[in-house]
Amino acid sequence: MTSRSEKLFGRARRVLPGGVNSPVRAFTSVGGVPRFIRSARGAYLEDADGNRYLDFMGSWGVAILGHDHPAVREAAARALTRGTSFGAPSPDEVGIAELVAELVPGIEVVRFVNSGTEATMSAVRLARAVTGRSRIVKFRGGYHGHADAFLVAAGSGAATLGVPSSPGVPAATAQHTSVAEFNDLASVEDCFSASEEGVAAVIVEPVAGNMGCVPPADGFLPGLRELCTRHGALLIFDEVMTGFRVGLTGAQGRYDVIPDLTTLGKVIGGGLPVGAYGGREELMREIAPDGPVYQAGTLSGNPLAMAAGLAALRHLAEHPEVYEHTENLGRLLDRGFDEIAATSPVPVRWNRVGAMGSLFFSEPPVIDWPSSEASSSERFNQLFHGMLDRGIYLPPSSYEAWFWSAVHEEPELARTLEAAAEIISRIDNQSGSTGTTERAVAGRAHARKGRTS
Ligand code: KE4
Repeated sequence: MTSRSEKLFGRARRVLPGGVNSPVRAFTSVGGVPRFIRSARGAYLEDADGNRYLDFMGSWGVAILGHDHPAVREAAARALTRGTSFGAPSPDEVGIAELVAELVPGIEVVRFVNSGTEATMSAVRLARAVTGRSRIVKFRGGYHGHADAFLVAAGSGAATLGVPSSPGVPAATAQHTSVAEFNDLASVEDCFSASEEGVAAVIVEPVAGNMGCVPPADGFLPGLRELCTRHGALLIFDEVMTGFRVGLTGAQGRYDVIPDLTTLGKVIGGGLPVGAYGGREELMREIAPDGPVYQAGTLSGNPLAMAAGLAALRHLAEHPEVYEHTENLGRLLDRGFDEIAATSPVPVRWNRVGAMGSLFFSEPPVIDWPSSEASSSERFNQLFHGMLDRGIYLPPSSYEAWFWSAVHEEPELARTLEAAAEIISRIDNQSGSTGTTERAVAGRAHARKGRTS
């Protein structure tokens, strides 16, 4: 029963674009009525109609400790008694900055902002300032938030000038962005070779999470590091999703490749609005007021977000067993989906790194945007709704990663695998192979927005 969500959605659509404050939440890609969530606790969501769901969305990666973790809740509650915003520095900003600088290998100095988008746009501005160059390189299927520089599709050839992937993005802006192929170093070399004025930065999700979860191929991240160093470009790891999710030291620690700049978000705010960018001291000292590169924000370093984020990061730093647990759950899913793939009437592929993963309806391995885009969204949509009907909430798009937490338990994952096996066993081999049905194509086009096709 979803009558209350339906009524809320009807009201919401009158006053909010698409009835939501972020497009993917509208279920446009998967169809159906978005569930209006009333509360979340542990590994579970509860919607306005009282339906409970085992949550694999995790607020898009935020909830590595689960929802409403006592340490985070109590820290935010204490902070709330002291006021909500001061417009001045506050003690917890210092504590969380010191902890981020201690934990993230590539960060000596860090600036907090209010979203991942603010973090990535600021990191790109800094890279352009310190190199004196304008061109940046991103990857097809890579998502870094909605700043103009990132809403860019590949031009006629991968290495040529980017073209806007959203109305409202000036061509003059998009042309400074080249689009390469994830896991394809030659395509990155081409972008460097095609750029007469040189490249300011390469920005990459070190583990792709916005084309579904796609791990870096062996040698890809070291190759990016070498290319950027050789050409005097900055390497920016966008760890908004992977930071504190694929391990305490993020993807850069897991793969032992240190970027020049790192962007963070999600986990570091404990669920409150946050973003951060940081890097080597000599780079970050160029940021105002130390240096001339301007960036500011009314609510940057907000005391509630800093208190909640500091509590979350302290808990993660003091409890390494969190990552042991999420890794064990990940291996359980690996084994489970291997078994499903062995008997499934349709081809499925499971990708995973740490506590994030994605299931693709694809024959070939999913290693980049083209192979992700070729997977069947129609079959994913069947899985999504079958799981939702069984009280398991997957992210509502085949381009998103699934997230689990320190408080998901093995029996719940076993139930998830049983449900997935049952649904997949019934998927008709003729249905939606490679996203051909009309709804799939429409949904896919919607889901693709902002990810550059
Ligand atoms: P925000 O501006 O949404 O805080 O962060 C943008 C961003 C930057 N970099 C990466 C790697 C990201 O994944 C994101 C945002 N992630 C999406 C989910 N894939 C947010 C969910 C949404 O757009 O509604």
